Amino acid sequence: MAQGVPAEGTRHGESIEPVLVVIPTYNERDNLPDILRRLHEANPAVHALVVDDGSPDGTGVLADDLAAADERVHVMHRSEKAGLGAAYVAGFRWGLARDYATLVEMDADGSHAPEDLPRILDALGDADLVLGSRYVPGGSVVNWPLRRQILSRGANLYSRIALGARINDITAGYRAYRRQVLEKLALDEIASRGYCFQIDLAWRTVCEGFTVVEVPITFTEREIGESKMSGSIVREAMVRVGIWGLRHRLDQLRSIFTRKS
Ligand SMILES: Nc1nc2c(ncn2[C@@H]2O[C@H](COP(=O)(O)OP(=O)(O)OP(=O)(O)O)[C@@H](O)[C@H]2O)c(=O)[nH]1
Ligand SMILES: [Mg+2]
Repeated sequence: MAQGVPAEGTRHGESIEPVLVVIPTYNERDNLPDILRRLHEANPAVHALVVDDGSPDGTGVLADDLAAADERVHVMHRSEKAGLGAAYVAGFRWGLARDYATLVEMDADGSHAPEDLPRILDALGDADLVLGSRYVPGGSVVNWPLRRQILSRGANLYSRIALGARINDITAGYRAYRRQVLEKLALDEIASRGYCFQIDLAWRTVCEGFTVVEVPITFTEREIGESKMSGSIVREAMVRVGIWGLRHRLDQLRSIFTRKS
């Protein structure tokens, strides 16, 4: 499943530790303690950064309490709900300003099992970005309604056709980056807010020539709290991915004509 060739400056063979797991939260009060407990049971050495967008349900205050009791837990407070993408970019900057070698994305709602993280980190030994993938052999989705499954499969098919990237689960939100990838990507330019952010970063990673590997995971629908998925998040992905795809095809055509002339 490897995509691309190792870019100049990739750090295969270098340590992937220390690891920072960035967990964006909006109204995840009832999920956060359990996800942090499971994270540290399965991965005692990793640090977690909770990025809370002023959750009205008090997730941020709870996160502060959890951080006070465990030095591996950190919290970033942001004033208002600005989308998953902006929360991750802020979390990545925080991690890059410190000495973390690996930055992980993980949802707070239990859809991403912290027990799968050791396998994801293992795979980072041979890659620059590892995606926890639902759509490679061994991967699966549990308890998702048909509508969500169609939406997710459709988004992946659409992205694959538009961009031509050989990635099975480009919208995957459970992933691990070597810091060198995030240092190279222009985080300032990233305006994607919803799950389009995941496509955006994976596509930029491929375009920079970094190696992307997919490892199978089981994605489980949240049992507690409300989904933040919305029509505007879907529209954002369709429009942006369509534009990136067109740009990519134009670039390909341009390079063919330049080579001929
Ligand atoms: N800080 C922050 N976190 C967010 C925001 N939107 C969603 N999240 C968090 O990001 C993680 C994944 O969110 P999504 O997958 O977009 O939303 P979801 O509610 O899980 O929706 P489903 O795709 O239906 O599972 C969860 O931990 C959410 O609490 C936001 O605007 N700001
Ligand atoms: Mg979710």
